[in-house]
Amino acid sequence: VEASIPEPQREAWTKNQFESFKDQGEFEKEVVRHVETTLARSMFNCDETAAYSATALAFRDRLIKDWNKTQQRQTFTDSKRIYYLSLEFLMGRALDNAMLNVKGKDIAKGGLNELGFRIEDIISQENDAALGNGGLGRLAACFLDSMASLNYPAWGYGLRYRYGIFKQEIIDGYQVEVPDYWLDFNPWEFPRHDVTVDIQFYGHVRKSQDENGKTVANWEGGEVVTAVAYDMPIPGYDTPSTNNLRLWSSKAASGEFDFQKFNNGEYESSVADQQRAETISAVLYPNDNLERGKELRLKQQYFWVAASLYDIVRRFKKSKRPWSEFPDQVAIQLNDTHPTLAVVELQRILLDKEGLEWDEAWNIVTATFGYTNHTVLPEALEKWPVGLVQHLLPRHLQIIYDINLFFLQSVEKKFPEDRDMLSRVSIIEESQPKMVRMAYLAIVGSHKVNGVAELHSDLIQTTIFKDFVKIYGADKFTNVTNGITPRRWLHQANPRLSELIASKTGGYDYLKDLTTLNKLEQYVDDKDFRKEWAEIKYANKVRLAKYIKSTLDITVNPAALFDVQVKRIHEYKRQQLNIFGVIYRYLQLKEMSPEERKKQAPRVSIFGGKAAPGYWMAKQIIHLINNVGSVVNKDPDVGDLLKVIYLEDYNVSKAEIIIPASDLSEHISTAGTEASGTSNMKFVLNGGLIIGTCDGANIEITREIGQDNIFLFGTLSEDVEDLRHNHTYGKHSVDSGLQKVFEAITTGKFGDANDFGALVSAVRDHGDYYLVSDDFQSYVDTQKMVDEEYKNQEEWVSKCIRSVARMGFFSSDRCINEYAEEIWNIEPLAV
Ligand code: C3B
Repeated sequence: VEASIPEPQREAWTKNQFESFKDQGEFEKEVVRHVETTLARSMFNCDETAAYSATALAFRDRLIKDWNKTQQRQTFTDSKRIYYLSLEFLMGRALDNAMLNVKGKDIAKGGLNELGFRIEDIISQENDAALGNGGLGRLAACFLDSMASLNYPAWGYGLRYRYGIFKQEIIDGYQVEVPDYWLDFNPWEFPRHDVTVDIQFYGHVRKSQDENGKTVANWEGGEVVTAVAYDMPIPGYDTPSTNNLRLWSSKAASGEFDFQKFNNGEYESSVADQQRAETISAVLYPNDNLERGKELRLKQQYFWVAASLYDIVRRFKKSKRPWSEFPDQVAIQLNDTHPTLAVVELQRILLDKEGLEWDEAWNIVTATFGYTNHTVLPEALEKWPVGLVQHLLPRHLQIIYDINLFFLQSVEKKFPEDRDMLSRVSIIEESQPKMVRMAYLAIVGSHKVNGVAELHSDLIQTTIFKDFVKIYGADKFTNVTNGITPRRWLHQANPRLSELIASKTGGYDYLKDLTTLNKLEQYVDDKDFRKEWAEIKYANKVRLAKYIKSTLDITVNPAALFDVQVKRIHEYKRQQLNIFGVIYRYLQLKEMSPEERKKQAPRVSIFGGKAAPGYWMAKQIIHLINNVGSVVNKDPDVGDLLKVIYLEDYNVSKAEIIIPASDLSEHISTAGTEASGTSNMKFVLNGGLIIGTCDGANIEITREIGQDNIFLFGTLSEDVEDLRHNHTYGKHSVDSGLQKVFEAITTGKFGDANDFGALVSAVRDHGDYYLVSDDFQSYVDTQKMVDEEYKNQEEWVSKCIRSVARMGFFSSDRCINEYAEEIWNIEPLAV
């Protein structure tokens, strides 16, 4: 690295290298320096915001050193890199994570304390980086953490939304959306005003002949918008490896065109152009598992994909290697179909810009890309109208048609008898209007396709992508079960439990090899250990109870069973099943004599999660939960036996408080609908048990921890189709317990019955697509078992410990190693 500095200057550069703080004293000095110089404030008016900023800047200085070195090392070794393309990165807060990863949190705690601050207060000053909706975005964030921690040369590419996922307020029981302006002070991003790419939209294609008589396509005219890079350092745990997350921001291209407008006095319209350009990266689409087909969304996708590919190709070209080596240097992972245009864009670059022949280019493209599918829900599968693609990206549509033509020709050759096959697998759906099926394009353009849990990977191969398995063979399809980073989700969120585990497993190495948790198994029957374990859980519950008191002014008893369902609100996730179960419990309590009531196990039902702003039914569910809460929580017959809590604005930093405090969490999707789920893993890792259906990763969690340690119930995925069929053809009668629940709702026990008519009829009159009635009885019975088992605390705690001991498999490190080996063909870089 030093050799890159010219000889005469080398000494000056090397001897004057910045050194970051090494101890508490130096840390304090750095904080004071940043307060007084960078922030231009005096220590006399240093509030918590300023202390946060200065602390973040002190750690940032430290990270930058490692970050620069990592990037230089990657460049000089010229090793293969993985590029993770994701429209969502749900990062949460960065400071706590950075402090823990560089092992500087104790120093900071002591230092801040001497300066007059509590570290928790400082940490909580930071806005969440909430550039994602839910599971898919948080998975991308866990992957970045693992890739850095495992020393993989990896870059994330995404969009720098000015507004992340909206903030949720609950007003009179209804969700209200408030914009999330998170960028007012963000020390973690570095604008790279010198790294820009001009991105073209609209226009037309003109064919011409080059000097060799070859036909070339020229994409001309239209609109140009500039992408500016913003970089965020991603520190690995206990390693100097610090990777890069590059987010693109849009701004008006500073071409002569604008200038002329400006000079001509068209000031307003030149400002309007600027605003239109900035709109592209302005806001995250707030839909989870739902695609709405908006033009601006397609613009976002192309803008981000084109800028990222330009960047990747530019980096490759510096190496002066032949194009055939591109896939040896570059692996690109498509996080869902959102970045699928990258397939087309790379083919376009190779064809139109670099002059490669079709086959040569296409071989490079397919060897480069891998595609991860995250859902089988039909409403989430992306399709774009051909007309819209034609209008926005005329050259890309031509290439898509060519890709499809060559693909269908190969299919026809292989299956000459099967005429239907061609229309079934065509990338173009021959509907009115015609649509581009993005998942099919992603499959055809990739060398590997994976699902995110075993059941899900089986399902995609036997249902939505069945024909493609026939065409390409089973080897192209694989499973990589999701994982979570134990750094954030155990060490950071639950420091006391992490410390206890470290004390029994030989230090914090378990955070680097999570299977080391199995050493805990020998303490399952150790009374003292169980006591310590239970005390930590109780303390975490007290903390959540305080949070509930401070935000909702409701008192909950920390000794009650905390039953938690926090995730996006969606009919397939079945929060309605949960709240119907709560109502059923309430009605039963009301019928009991005071003596009987005394024997009941107290429970706090905690909900949290956002509904997509346009998802009316999900909003009804939120409303019902809140209305049930306002009746139940003030009913003196019930008292501590049942409380119903709706936590506002569920996000990553709140998850870090909620998850460690749960006794039981709910993962109760209709079998076959939840691709994996990842919070299920977080809850178990934090010593909570789960109630769940045989869906997604619940199945593998059960296999790992044993079926005695999980409360499973409900229909199996193989039976779902038949049941749905029966409902449609009249053989549907609502469960008798559920009927009582409906009666209570429709007689107005929880507010105006009309408000909840649709929720009831979806089950009672409209085919009960999500099988709420079919699963109700077994859900209620299983909850009863939970009550019984919770009474035996010794046994309950044993189950929790045993479960945690067996959770090693679910680290995102394991998951990333599988991607690296099976899909990316990439090795860690020695540090
Ligand atoms: C989610 C799925 O719903 C989860 O089951 C899964 O665990 C995660 O992805 C991560 O794989 N998902 C999402 O959050 N958004 C989508 N559009 C599709 C899937």
